[in-house]
Amino acid sequence: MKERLNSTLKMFKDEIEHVKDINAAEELRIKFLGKKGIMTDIMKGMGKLSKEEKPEIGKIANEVRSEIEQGLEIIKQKAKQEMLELRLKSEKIDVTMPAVDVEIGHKHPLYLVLDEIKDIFIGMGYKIEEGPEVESVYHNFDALNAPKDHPSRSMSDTFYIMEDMILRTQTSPVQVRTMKSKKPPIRIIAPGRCFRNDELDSTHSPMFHQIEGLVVDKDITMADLKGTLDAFAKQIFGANTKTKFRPHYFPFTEPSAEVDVSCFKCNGGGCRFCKGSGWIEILGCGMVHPNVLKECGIDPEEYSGFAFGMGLDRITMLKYEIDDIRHFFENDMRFIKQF
Ligand code: 2U9
Repeated sequence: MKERLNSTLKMFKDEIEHVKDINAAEELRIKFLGKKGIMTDIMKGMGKLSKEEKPEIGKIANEVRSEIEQGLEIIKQKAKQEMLELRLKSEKIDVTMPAVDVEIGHKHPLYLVLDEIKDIFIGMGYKIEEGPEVESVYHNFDALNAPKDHPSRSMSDTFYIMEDMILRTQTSPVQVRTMKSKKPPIRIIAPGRCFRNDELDSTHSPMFHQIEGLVVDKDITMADLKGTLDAFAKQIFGANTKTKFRPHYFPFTEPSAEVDVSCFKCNGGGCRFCKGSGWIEILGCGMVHPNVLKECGIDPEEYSGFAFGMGLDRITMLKYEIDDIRHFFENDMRFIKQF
């Protein structure tokens, strides 16, 4: 038994010389200390020893076992250390290396301006409302007092999905839905994509973006509308911007107006940008037509309201002096990167 223990230790020491990694060390542990290992087998023989031999053999057996365990532990620690050094070497960051230029994305210019406009109206106490791009003819035309034969209803202007379903031509249906679901006071802006069957050219796109606004409450007047839009214009185009309201007609507002701002390039003196007029048209607006209020279950005797609508693409082109709307949709990085 003693020889067997010594030869086992010698055999272990020979074999541990060739062990290089954790897995090989584990195989060795199983071979010597495992359930069917050499040492386990030897220990089974302990029972047959005389009681004189047992203490001495037992002592040798424990020494051999602990030498084997220590030998294995040393290998494991060495292997772990080597793996750590390997990882450290492979993960070493050479801080002198030039930084990899990670291109940070940014918002599309349309959404940069949209956020600016949202902040202005949220600052005035407005809420943001959104709605479906696929709309009913009712919400997009009927509820907005558009006569049955109004040209905007024609296939040449509007994308029909089916007889009474279209791609919305303005975000006004959102205000209709809001007025039908909420009681006044109402102060909302409705931004979103709109679709008109227009040719794609430098100022028109079949898909474009609008922001409309609506206020319905008691005693809302044209003065409230003018004050609101004048304040908006000064915040978006500069504090010394002047506004001009020109009478106009929309089926869903009465009276209606188109609003010009003083040209922020020539300060109204007249230049190429404002085609010499000194003024730039930015939006349309008006007092909500009583028919529209009634259609939405709001009594025009008790409540009044104003509404406005602007083309976000147009406002963005004005602010960034972009001369072609198609830049917004062509994803040319030379264009996009400028923002
Ligand atoms: C309701 C009642 C009234 C929204 C309005 C305009 C005037 C307007 C144009 C801006 C640029 C369309 O994209 S554009 O060509 N819009 O001029 N929009 S008043 O009036 C409403 C909306 C909803 C219930």
